[in-house]
Amino acid sequence: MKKFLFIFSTIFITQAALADQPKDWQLGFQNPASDGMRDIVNFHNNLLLPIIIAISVFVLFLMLYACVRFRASANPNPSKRTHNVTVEILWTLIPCLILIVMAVPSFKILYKQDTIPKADLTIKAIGYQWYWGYEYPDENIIFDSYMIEKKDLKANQPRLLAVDNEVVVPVNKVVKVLITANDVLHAWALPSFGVKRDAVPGRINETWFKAEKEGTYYGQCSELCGIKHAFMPITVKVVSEEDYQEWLSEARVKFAKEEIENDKLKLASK
Ligand SMILES: [Cu+2]
Repeated sequence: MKKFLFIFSTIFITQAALADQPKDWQLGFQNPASDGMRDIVNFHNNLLLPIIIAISVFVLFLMLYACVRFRASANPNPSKRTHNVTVEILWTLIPCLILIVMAVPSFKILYKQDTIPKADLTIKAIGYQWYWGYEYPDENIIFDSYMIEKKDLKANQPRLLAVDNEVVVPVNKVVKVLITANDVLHAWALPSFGVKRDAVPGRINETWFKAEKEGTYYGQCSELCGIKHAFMPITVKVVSEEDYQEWLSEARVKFAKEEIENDKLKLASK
């Protein structure tokens, strides 16, 4: 029974870990793990893609039709017409209508993302050249999060995405993320949660997510920030409430902010 449980949990954990990261030859989005991302994926798949395909097919048809119908041999005396009021009104109006049809659901999603529900916990992400620093302001926790070099990767840790200290959050809880930077522009982005916000020095941006299933989720800095822009990934581990509390009690000691501040005070007083 124990063995079975072990195998079962290993498979489950591995799948959870693999479900939410980029795959080789992937087309399209990562699997959504939050309501916000599901909205984005539905909007893209059910509205944008059909419009894009219809327009592409229509333009291709027009081009082929013009090539055949108006080729020199079939059409020796070309028309000298330069204006056609009906066509001009149509090709202005129809794209306008298409844009309006796209804008309405798009704004709905944007406003939904912009309204932060009452947060269960708040984390602060600070972009540095070239790593992320995190704070849990209510828990007196502060730590830095560096990418793991290829040679140090363990099994199941994806290259260029895994970090030494992951952000840990509980499942099904509203997490508010405050985002800023220390030096240049960075951007905190996590595709599975549909989250992407610029990290701007001297300014705090905020966003939120509510992760729906446990697992490890990967993102990357998404604002060109310098030579190691590609090497400051973001890893968020979504765990159960109990595991989160357990992590908190360890992290409060391991990553205690007060001690660091005390050290700074001591240094300053010397
Ligand atoms: Cu960056």
